[in-house]
Amino acid sequence: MAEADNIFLRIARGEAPADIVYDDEQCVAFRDIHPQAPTHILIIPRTPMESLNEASQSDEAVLGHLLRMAAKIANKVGIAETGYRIVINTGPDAGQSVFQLHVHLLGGRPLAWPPG
Ligand code: IU
Repeated sequence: MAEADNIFLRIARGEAPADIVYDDEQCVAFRDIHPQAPTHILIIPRTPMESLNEASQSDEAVLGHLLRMAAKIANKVGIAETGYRIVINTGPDAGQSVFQLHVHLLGGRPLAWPPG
């Protein structure tokens, strides 16, 4: 289970500062403090969820919501037409460093493939 004082959960509760670009009853989206692209936004569920590995069937609606809101935010910040990438780092080999599930929304420059 994600810790109650996890930095992203504190951002979601309004207890830690962040440059929030969108929020609703299910999720919060804010700019990454170390952006890897001109646009780098993180979208998190408000409910504690350590990683994709902990997601259960009852989380399917919120997971779908995160993706749909990512597309909506991409459109809002002006990267939808040129293209963007959605990333969910999960576990040590993927470099997950914050254990509240987060969707990276990256764009604003050509993105190489395969990723590192
Ligand atoms: P990762 O998928 O767990 O590797 O990504 C965590 C991201 O969270 C990473 O890009 C950090 O720059 C970002 N981040 C942040 O935006 N604000 C914070 O307070 C912390 C990490 I800690």
